[in-house]
Amino acid sequence: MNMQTFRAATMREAMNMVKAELGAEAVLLSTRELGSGRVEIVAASDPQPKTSVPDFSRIARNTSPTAVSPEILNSMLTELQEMRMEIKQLRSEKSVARRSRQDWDRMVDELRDLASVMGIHGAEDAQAAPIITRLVRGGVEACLARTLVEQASQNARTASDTLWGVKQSLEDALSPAPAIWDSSSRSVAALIGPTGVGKTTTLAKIAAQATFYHGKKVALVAADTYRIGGTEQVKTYAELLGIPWMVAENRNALAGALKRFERADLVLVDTSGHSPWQDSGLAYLDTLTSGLPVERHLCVMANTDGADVSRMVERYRSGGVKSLVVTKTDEARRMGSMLSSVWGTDLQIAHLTTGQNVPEDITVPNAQKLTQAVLG
Ligand SMILES: Nc1nc2c(ncn2[C@@H]2O[C@H](COP(=O)(O)OP(=O)(O)OP(=O)(O)O)[C@@H](O)[C@H]2O)c(=O)[nH]1
Ligand SMILES: [Mg+2]
Repeated sequence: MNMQTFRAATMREAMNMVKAELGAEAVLLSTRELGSGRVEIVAASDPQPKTSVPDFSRIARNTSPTAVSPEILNSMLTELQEMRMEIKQLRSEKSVARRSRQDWDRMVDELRDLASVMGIHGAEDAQAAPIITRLVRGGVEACLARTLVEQASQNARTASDTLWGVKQSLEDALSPAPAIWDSSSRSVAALIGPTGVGKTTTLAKIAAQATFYHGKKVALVAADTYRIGGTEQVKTYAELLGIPWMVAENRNALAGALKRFERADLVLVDTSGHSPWQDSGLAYLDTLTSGLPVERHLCVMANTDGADVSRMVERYRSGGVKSLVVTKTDEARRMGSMLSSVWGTDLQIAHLTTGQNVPEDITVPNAQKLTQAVLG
């Protein structure tokens, strides 16, 4: 038997010395604390090591003078526990670091993609990028945001000059059309647009505002004979407001209604909603109003995607549109699509609707406030 004594500052260190000198099969004969914080292990190795697995439980139970003392055993166990905790901690730190690194890399890739879509490259765009980002966050289409900023930065020396230029463009584009109830001469206004955008509710709001707050003689025409209950809706509002109304199921009936209401200051025509992407819906409007002095006001919802609203307006414009009404602004989180609805056209927004209440939830737009809403 090869017996040796090992002394070290910690039990782990002493055990490492035993393992290095006598191998993993070494038997601990005794351990003790030497004072001044050092420990001593007496260990031996068999020249012909046993192949059986050592019985550690026997060591723990052994109470003979050469066995590991309970204090040392406790300190070893504590140390072991601490090492386990350290390893666990290191493992979790490593995985968090790996994960956040991956997240970071993905984010950088996404930003790079976004930047290339928007055509932002290099340091020369450092001034433009934050303004473009603000506009995009406000719901403005990326390409439109970029165009606005490019135009504004042409004569700008600083970022705040560019921002000022962008604000001016927004305020110009978002300047309002005359309110439908404000016309000084007699007018016939048809509210048109896709299904469910709020045409009939808006018609009732305008009728009430014109009657009660602007002293106009108003009449309603229910031309939505397509939807079940379409004409009843108009009848109900007319009766509530105490104003005349008629049903017009086609162009000739509409002509008759306009004749009958020729002394009204404002005739409001409720039309049925159709998909803007189907030609049949647009053809219905053309047929209904053909040759009649009817001004069309297009209703679009504020929470429609900017690119969609812009195409939608384009489709309806082919048949003639006098102004826009942006509905359900209370349901929109961002106002950027309003800009898309008028940008590149000579159209302006006449009204915003802000809720379901008739007649109060309708306003005329304020260009500064809308600009602020778009820029956030
Ligand atoms: N939140 C909100 N809801 C509105 C607003 N305007 C109308 N609505 C609601 O939208 C729904 C549809 O309104 P309508 O006025 O019937 O819409 P429409 O365009 O006439 O619908 P169709 O005739 O079926 O094409 C109703 O529940 C209205 O109360 C608005 O400004 N805000
Ligand atoms: Mg309707």
